[in-house]
Amino acid sequence: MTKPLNIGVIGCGFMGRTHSNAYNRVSNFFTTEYKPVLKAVCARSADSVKAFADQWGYESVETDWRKLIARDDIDAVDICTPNNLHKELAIACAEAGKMILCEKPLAMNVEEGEEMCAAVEKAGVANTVWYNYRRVPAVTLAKQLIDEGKLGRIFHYRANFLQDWTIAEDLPQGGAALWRLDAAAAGSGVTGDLLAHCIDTAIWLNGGVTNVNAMTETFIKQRKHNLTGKVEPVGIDDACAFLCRFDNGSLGLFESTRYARGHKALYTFEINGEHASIKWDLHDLHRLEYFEHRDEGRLRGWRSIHVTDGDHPYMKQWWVPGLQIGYEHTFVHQVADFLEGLASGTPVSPTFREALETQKICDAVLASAKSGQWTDVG
Ligand code: SOE
Repeated sequence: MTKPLNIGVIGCGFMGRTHSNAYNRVSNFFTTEYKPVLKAVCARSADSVKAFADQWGYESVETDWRKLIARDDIDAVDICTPNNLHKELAIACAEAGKMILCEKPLAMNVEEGEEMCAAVEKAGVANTVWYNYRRVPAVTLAKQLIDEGKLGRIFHYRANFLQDWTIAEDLPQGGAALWRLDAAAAGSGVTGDLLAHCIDTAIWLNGGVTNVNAMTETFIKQRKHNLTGKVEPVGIDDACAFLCRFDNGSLGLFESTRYARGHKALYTFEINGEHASIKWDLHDLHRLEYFEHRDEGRLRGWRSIHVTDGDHPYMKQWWVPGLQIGYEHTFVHQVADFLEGLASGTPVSPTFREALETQKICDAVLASAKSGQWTDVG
């Protein structure tokens, strides 16, 4: 018999939609002891939260997050708000004994993240952060290959996350749709929003980072603020690039920007090891490129593995071999793993504590860009 897991989601923007879709779909494809029930969704606007609830099938709505967290019929709270609310909400949830699924990045900075980790650990509540790209089957396959030692010693890790949606000078900052451009709501720009994904994947695949050397740029220095109506300084980084050393001795090179004309969400990484190399590209997310030096010389070359077979990660739950899945399925996988973790009592990675490592690297990157110096990851 399945047990209900009553979910309360706070925030009904883009991430509220991806997570709601995942809760709705998961039990159609994965057999788990717990089954999510969409109990309540919360947002400030009564009209939009009602429309969202109707569209995604929530049983009830709230317009005050304190009320949602206080409800006895909510087991787990999903935080889909701008980053500046993560800490307050997560600590309140932990104190109320709720499980927490928090949107990335964990927090505005390491200090906030530490407080959040302390709160969930003290309360002993299950917690995870939505770094969804780990759960692209091709990326999980890369993790398996690396853990099996197929690449041997790793020399290089390269990652990019390129977008182009903030180039227009008259694009305002702040408010519901554009809080990612407002430092007070987002904490940082591409570093916390996009490089955080690249860093989470990198430390999962290749281990911890020792130190970083970064540069950032804010190309448009002032934008009208949607909340005040005034032209205000822009406090976020529009672009960021950094070099790093991993604890295993390999070298890292990361770049992210929202000013790469022609690129909408191009997340790519390449890893070069002693025996083999791996490449992955979000625009072709169901493929893993693999080069194996130990192949017979005449046949050596890059293989393009279509990660859609039953023995590929997560894929036997979906269609038949050869039929691919996409972006939204990564969130379904994270919910499925969370539910399995609950049943088995195993924390689901990344926990808050694990996501704090990404936060530490982001903070070191921003500090290095400011000082112009190599900076140790605390
Ligand atoms: C920004 O445009 C954004 O939506 C990020 O906030 C997401 O985390 C990323 O997956 C796609 O791009």
